[in-house]
Amino acid sequence: MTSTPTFPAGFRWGVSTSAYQVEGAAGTDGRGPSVWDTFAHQTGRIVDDSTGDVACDHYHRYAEDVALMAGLGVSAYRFSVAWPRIQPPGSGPASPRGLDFYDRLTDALLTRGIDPVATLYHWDLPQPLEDTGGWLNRDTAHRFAEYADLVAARLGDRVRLWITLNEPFVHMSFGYGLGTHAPGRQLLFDAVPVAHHQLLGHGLAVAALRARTTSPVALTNNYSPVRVLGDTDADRAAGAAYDALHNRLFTDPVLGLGYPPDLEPGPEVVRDGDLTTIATPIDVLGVNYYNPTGVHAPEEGSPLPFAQADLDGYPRTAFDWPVVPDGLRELLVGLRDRYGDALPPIEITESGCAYDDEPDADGRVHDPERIAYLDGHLRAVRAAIDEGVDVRGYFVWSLLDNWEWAEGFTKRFGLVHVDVDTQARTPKSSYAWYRDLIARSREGGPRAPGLDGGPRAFGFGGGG
Ligand code: IFM
Repeated sequence: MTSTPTFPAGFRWGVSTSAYQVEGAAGTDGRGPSVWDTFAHQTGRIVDDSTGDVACDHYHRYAEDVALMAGLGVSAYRFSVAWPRIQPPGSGPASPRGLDFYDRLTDALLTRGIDPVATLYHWDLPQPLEDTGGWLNRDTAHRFAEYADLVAARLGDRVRLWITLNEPFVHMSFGYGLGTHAPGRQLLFDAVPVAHHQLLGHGLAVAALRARTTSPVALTNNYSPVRVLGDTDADRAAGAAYDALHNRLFTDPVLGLGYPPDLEPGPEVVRDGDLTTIATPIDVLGVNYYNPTGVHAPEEGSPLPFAQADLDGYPRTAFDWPVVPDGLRELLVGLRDRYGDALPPIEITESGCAYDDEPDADGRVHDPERIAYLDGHLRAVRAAIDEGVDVRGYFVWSLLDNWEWAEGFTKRFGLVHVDVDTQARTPKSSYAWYRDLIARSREGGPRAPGLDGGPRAFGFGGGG
């Protein structure tokens, strides 16, 4: 492997986590239940019957985890705020004890020169809001904006980048469409109002944040380039349908283009002015990428306008996802080509892989596959930058081996191994690799012509 290419001065190196996946402390300091607490405690929902009750105990061990980040030399930490800590009933005044945790975390990060990057919603809806319809209920969008205001009132002076929602497509499709994630509904395309209400909540939250902070505001989407398998018109139509659902539904309206054809939720859901609210300008687009999707025409009688199929010929992660680094370059260039000047600067807010990493006899954890994965994906980012895409940073998913939703503790995504029983943290060899990469980047070295510096549209501390 030759050395990973260098990146523009100021390129942001980070790591990501989310609240329910790492915090634990499920009943501590007044936190209420979220849809994920309810779902994980139902028999048969999670492959190893685990829950996020304790997860990585980040709530109590955040100082140790921030020290691990400082050891890496990252310039930013993307965490999420647990709505049920801030408003256990889903509405009303903020719980000071809930806010205090994020206050402590934020200050610990800033003390170490690490920019706090806060996601407001990473799927942990307060259960009382689900009981009144969850994201099928328009009111949830307004509750979300109130919650955003409460968090920004406390942290608006210190969070350096705000992200409203994480992967609303995944939340809608797995949580409300297929039922494999919380809240476990199986509505298929009847889940589309969930898209509109999340987007409306996003737009209202952007406005709420702007009133409290001058820090940049983003939305994070999961994207998956579509590989059409087959060469019939029906295969191509299926590819376009999947692309619209996965890649465009949560981006076109935000960037002012309205809904993709066939996915407009309908006048009983979309009210006058909603599209304007949804298109409230953002400063950054957060991009999460894991793999492309193979698509072909569905069988006759299928309830879906597409069928998915494995992409053969690639190495696979422990999740059985194909490893296709160039898909990230393709995605970034494709976003630029699709949206042109409407596309804000991009941060890669998640990129990573699960492997079955366990300590060897000496207690060390070697994960060469993860190093190869990250190296390949960073090369893809560099190639996209070389093709003129404005990418400002890269966050590895994840800092820790966290609780992976329906997969429980069976999928390890961390740069740091976590022993579920003892909570011992052991940096893997990928941790040392990422640390050295960041250090080399900080030292300088050859830069690509034309990519050095230049004023940023927004100000972050730290930087590479
Ligand atoms: O763990 C998840 C994360 O919560 C959202 N993006 C994908 C990751 C890996 O599945």
